[in-house]
Amino acid sequence: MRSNADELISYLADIVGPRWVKTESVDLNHYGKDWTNDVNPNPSAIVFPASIEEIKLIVALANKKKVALVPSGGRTGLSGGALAENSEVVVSFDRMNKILEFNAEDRLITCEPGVTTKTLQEYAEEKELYYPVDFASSGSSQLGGNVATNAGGIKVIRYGMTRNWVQGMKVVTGEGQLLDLNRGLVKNASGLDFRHLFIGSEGTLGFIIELTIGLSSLPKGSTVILVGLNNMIDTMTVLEAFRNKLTLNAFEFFSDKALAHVVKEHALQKPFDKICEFYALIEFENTTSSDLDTAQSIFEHCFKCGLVVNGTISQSSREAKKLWRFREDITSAISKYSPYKNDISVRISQVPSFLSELDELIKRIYPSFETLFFGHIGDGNIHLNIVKPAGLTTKDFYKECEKVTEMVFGLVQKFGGSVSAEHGIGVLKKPYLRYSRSKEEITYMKAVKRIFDPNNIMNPGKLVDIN
Ligand code: 2HG
Ligand code: ZN
Repeated sequence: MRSNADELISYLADIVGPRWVKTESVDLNHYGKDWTNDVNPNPSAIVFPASIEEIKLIVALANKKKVALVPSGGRTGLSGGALAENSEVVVSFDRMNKILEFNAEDRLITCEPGVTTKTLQEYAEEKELYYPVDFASSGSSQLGGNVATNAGGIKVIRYGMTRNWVQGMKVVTGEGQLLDLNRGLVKNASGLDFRHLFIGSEGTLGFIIELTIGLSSLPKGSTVILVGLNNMIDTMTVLEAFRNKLTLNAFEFFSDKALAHVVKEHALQKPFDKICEFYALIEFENTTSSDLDTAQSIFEHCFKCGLVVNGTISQSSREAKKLWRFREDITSAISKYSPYKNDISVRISQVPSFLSELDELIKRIYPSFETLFFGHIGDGNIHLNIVKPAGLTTKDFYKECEKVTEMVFGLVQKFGGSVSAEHGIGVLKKPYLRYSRSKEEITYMKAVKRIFDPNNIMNPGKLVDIN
């Protein structure tokens, strides 16, 4: 007699073909997790559909057999949104990676969800247009995953989050219904826009199976300035000075401790001889020929006021890329230390007082752990990473960190901020959702999940629990 698991695998193989169902432990381990640290992947199978029809059949099968499905994109998430630890079937979009249509008049690309961010960006550029959502993981992150987490990244200050660029979306709900949402319309005031429920739903409502993405005009060239600061709080005064006179694409910051890891890992030279405690990386678009002079005079003004203590400006795109590395390579440089991650945000105006209270709290509660500050401070998003000391196991280290998470999130709540600015809730931040969403909001979230996914087959255990 065949076991239930064998039966399920044979049904899946009937849908996608035996080649496209994988059950070897190397595949289960690879596809059963994302970039989240310290997890135990344990899916029952990985399935690789190639069409909407196949997805519909998989969803119908899962409802019939009450099997949990985990949608899987580039798996670059950091909150465990793509984890499969409980014998789920992982549904990978690796084969659904085609650009389907480009419309120059509408400035829209329609594509399958497995297209990577970089492929979309490069395709847009070939058409002399621009897809502005960008992050260090653009080479492997997939559009479906970006939309499911409403990914942010380094250009949010100028272009907003992924949500702003989703003009249309086809989904198969957990119940198995195919919905064609918004269809690329610019204006559409015909009632509830379900597109926005699926954006950021982390695969808990259904599968995103096709996307229509808006594009922007190609920006003119850009210039990067890296400045050194003596304290975190001044960063926002510097932001204001630059933002008032220039078109900023990005305004990032990082501490010297974070920089030290990048410099060591990649054997780079530090940007300045003198150590500064913090750095701000500013990218602005060269909209007029006087922008460079303007940037120079703002820098001089900030220097005279003692806001910045050092600075360098890129003279070429190669130099700009070099400066970006100091910021973009932080996550990969520290990954071997299994850092405990926080991805928090407050309103821009609240950043200075929030940071000063956070800094004080961290000094008090993490006396012996190395804490790294960095992030997209121009949009109010701070990535606070705590580095694991060599002597502790990851488990014990995370336990220690979790003890103080409540205090950090208590502060986030006091400032009306978010416990997840751009990484999503997944499994990691689920216990803390209540610090940024009210009881009533969470109840409505659960109710919405029940409507779209009555059998709870879609990514159960992520974002909210409905059982
Ligand atoms: C970044 O901004 C990513 O580099 C990762 O969102 C942040 O590693 C992190 O905490
Ligand atoms: Zn980030």
